[in-house]
Amino acid sequence: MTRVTLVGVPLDCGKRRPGCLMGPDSFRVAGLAEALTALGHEVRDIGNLAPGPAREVPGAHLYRAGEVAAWTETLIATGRALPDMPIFMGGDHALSCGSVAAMAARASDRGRPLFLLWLDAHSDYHTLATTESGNLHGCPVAYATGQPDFDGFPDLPARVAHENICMIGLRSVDPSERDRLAGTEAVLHDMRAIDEHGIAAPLPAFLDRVRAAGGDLHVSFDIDFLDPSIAPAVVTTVPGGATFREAHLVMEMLCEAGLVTSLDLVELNPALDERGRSARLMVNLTESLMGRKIFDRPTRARG
Ligand code: 5AB
Ligand code: MN
Ligand code: MN
Ligand code: MN
Repeated sequence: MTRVTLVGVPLDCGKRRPGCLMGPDSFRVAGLAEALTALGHEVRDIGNLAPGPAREVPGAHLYRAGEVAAWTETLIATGRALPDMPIFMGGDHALSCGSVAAMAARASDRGRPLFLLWLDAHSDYHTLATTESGNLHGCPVAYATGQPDFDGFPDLPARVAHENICMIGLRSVDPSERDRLAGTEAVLHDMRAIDEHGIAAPLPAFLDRVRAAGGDLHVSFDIDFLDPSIAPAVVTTVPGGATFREAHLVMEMLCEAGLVTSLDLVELNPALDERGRSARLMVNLTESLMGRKIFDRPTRARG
């Protein structure tokens, strides 16, 4: 049994096309709390957060960056103090500036490192200086790893080390992101690697490292990790994403490892959904992460 805290984050300012603000309620309507309760977990929904006043963030090319910075401040303050397993229901991916920074701060408060599993078509490794679109949902990994050029954003209480990051599902990475990521120790498993070696390939070694380090593990699930044919409720659709079974397998393996301490569900745009199927799929995948299985397999003990 896990104590789960659902945190609504109706942040919709990380890109120009609106809709993600309806994400938290869409997850609620799709029955996230009920599904996790049925699996034996204790679930508490603390409602939706609201940001403070916008901060001063310089940069004419940036879209609503002062609001993203304000959300980041709120998320760090609130998230850091959350007990148990928070699930951040987005909201667009700019919220992960705050959720990941908060979970890194919380881990460091507990004397642990934070590991980050990034499930996304994109690497989201732009800084305010490198982003060409000006959309801050493309920036959270750079912020959380402490890259320079985030003027006006809150100081990071703790940064995530590149060697503690594993990205799976990549298929749209901008040249400047690729160049800067290539020089780091982050594990990058793009769709080509998934085709060749299978989606599960990088997971056991990564999870072994989390276990050996006694780390917390945050999973950031951008719905565009999935192929748009099964999850159409996305603005930034990129063909060639994870299949239904590939995504479930990742979640099932994570469940078996028993190491996940927090989760983002982001970028769902309910206005683009088809009869709620994308939201339902995200709920089903969360159920796989939290223990729904076809047959019992032994759980690997922590420690
Ligand atoms: B998402 C792009 N790299 O910076 C940019 O959906 C896309 O949170 C960012 O992964 C996609 O605008 C952000 C072209
Ligand atoms: Mn993303
Ligand atoms: Mn993405
Ligand atoms: Mn997106």
